[in-house]
Amino acid sequence: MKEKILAMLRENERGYVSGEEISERLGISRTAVWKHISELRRRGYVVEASTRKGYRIISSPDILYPWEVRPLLKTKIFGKKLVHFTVVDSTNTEAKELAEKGVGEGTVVIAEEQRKGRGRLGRGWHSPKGGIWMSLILRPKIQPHRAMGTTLLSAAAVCEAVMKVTGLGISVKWPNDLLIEGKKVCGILTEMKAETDMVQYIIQGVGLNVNLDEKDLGKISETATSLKLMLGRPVDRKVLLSEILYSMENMYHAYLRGDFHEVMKKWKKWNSTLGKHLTLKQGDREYYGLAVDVTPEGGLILEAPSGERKTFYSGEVTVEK
Ligand code: BTX
Repeated sequence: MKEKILAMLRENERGYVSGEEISERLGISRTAVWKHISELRRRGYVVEASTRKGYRIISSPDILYPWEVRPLLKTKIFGKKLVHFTVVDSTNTEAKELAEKGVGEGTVVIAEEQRKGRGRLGRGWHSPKGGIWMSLILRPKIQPHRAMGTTLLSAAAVCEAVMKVTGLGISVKWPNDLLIEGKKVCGILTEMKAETDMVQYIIQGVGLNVNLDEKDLGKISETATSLKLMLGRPVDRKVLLSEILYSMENMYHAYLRGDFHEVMKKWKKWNSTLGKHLTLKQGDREYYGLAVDVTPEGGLILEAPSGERKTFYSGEVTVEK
């Protein structure tokens, strides 16, 4: 109902809509209309009321409410079920709980703020207000070793959406860092539950610094940046989120169809790792070599100075300057 009332108020952005018209068109009582308007105000909408003229919307909060995002979605299933939190520990943890309960593919958990945002290998992810902190539930019928492909497709999808909405140049550092001018703007955390030969579900966590200011980044501002800082103006998070989900859905379907080379073509176009000499760290071990290619599963092929080639499926990459 909130969605419908907002749509009516927005039809007539500068004028008033009478309580009577809303009540007639939506088939609810005038008191019910008033209750919904009060609820919208509690959620941060500024709605002016005049006894004679009715209601007029003045402004909407910058919050990724499902009823705000849904009308912008161009997807078939991704994000159609959207679970929104103002504050949460970690959207990946929430998504995992939902997946355990059997919630369907394409469900998205999103939060304005995370208290205990998670990175890889037990690291933290700084998630104050202004970012896109989301987790997507996938249930592909694939073998576990193919799951890494979903990290790469998410990275390519976020690149595509960011470039489309902002025009900024963004690159992927294998496997999951998105960088602008060498600074990290987005991280992707893939978690999964699998039997020996079949994936049960995959949680794709995406953390994107959208409208964060220097002070929001705090300590990490030397290595991290945001779209707003790079662009010099804030970005519409609702539009960006809907583009990210659209790209993710298209690439995921290509992946399931076996057209992953299309996704990889994009990933390769936007990557900043291939063709570089780099050090790859796995725990205490370090490997040095030239990044020659990625496998169809997303593994990185390194060529050591001896000419020997080895494929890696995880690790921390430092590119030689
Ligand atoms: P990562 O392990 O590659 O990166 C974590 C490292 O990145 C940290 O140790 C820190 O140095 C740096 N860092 C922390 N926060 C930020 C930030 N906001 N911007 C840039 N650099 C940062 C990457 O892990 C995976 C991150 C996934 C985050 C999403 S948010 C939604 C979902 N829920 C959740 O708990 N995690 C995912």
